[in-house]
Amino acid sequence: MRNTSNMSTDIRAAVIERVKALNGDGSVDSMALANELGVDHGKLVDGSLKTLAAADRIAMEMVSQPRWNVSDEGKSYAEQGSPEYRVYQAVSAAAPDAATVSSLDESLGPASNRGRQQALKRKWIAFGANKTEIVLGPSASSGEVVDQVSNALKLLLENAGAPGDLPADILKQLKQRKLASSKPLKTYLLTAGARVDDDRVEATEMTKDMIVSGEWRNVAFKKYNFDADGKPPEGGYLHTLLKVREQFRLIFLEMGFEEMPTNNYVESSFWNFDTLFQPQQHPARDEHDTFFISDPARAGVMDEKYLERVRETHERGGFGSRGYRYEWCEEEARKNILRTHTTAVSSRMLYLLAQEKEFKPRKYFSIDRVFRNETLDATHLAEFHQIEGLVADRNLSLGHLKGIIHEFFKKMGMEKLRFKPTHNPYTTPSLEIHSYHEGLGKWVEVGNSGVFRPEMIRPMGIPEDVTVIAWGLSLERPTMIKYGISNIRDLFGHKVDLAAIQSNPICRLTF
Ligand code: FB9
Repeated sequence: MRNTSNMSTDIRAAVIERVKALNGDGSVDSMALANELGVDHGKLVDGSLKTLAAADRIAMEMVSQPRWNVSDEGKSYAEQGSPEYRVYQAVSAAAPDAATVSSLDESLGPASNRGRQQALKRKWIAFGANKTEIVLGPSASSGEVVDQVSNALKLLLENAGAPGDLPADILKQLKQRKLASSKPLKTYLLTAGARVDDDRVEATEMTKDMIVSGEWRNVAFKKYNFDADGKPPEGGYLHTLLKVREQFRLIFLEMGFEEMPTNNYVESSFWNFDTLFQPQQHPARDEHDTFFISDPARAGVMDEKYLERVRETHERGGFGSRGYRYEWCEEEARKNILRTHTTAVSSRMLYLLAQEKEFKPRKYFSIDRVFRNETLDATHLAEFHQIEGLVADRNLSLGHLKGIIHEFFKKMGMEKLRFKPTHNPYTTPSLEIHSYHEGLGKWVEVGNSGVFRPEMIRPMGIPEDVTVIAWGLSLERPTMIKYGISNIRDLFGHKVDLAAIQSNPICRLTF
């Protein structure tokens, strides 16, 4: 039994012979050649012709030939005639008496109903005295009744689906009545290729053995296909959160803010809580809300004098404050944690600002991860990205805070804001920020804000007449609303939908 490979070698040789015999004029039709060689057209094309063409032995020009596949129902119409014609025949047989709907149903079964509609449409039949009686129609008398549908189906079946000169409207009707479906036949016009005479073995690369053996002289090297698309580079994709973060960064930079360095997830309780005048027994400071680090558990401290001022402020106040009147514990302050807010970074930056000889107003922002040991739900993970902005300048008021928050959210297309008094341990007054979201048709809490307490900024050394206003929001919430994500796990974490990341559109922050 001859195996397939030398089968196809023979076929290839036969193809080469055929095209060479053309002597440059005319072409060979692949379907005709397949019939000639007695092989299946598809196998000939995929098994031999495409390989020979790739080696430039032959050239192939694809021609699409209309072909129609007749459905099983179509086949039955071809054999028995179309339902409409069969109804017509039955009514003719009954003439001059009227046929009745029930008699037609009886004699023709399911074809009766379909046939009646089609025959009525063609005026081959008509209703008699009443709707149950059927008589011959006006077209019947003028002898125009031809079963075009059945004839067309017969023709397709006889010509292997070739429609010949069947009118387009008939074909359209066959398609609509699911009696036949178009399946163009792709055949190829074959001609001699540039290397039609070169039957040397083809090689895609020069190997050492070829060079050593000199075999390369008898090998035809596949020419480079410089048009071939290279492998699409596996590029990375920006996580959706980073796309939105970039937009927020641009808003802050446009407003003249500098980005604070936030590259330290591990923070000391001192900077995260104590410098913010957050008392050591504050509920947010216990392990129910905060992740404590076991190693290194204890933070080194740098400015002992500042630490003493913080102790003093917590215990006895100062700067117009009476403090919390409790025993402040240095060890508690030294405990390392995962920062619960980027306000810890703001505290470090304000402390550094206070160390500068001459105070210069500053506008800072930060956007980075914070960690809270919270109950997880569809919108809360144990970590999220906090966005924070602060302005340190002389004689700032609550009006400035509301003003700059308006300007900030306006850049996101959120014009309608309202403020609701709230409480933060490190700001007074403190305001929740709410915005009317047209799309959601409701007021949404879009952030928090306040004026940093004197107990926070004075011990640092920030001058008396300087006020620091600040506000914060999350990155996840606007991103989820922007990209229509309801469960935060689809946006962030090990369950994130990578395809969405890859296909998510660029971010334009106008809500
Ligand atoms: O982001 C929040 N909401 C929000 C923001 C934008 C937004 O855009 C939409 C297109 C319209 C939608 C919603 N929030 C803050 C409000 C709520 O989601 C809140 O339930 C959850 N908050 C987080 C903390 O959760 C415990 C969001 C997070 C948050 C809260 C407060 C701050 C930062 C982030 C702050 C602060 C602050 C205050 C004073 C001084 C300095 C910083």
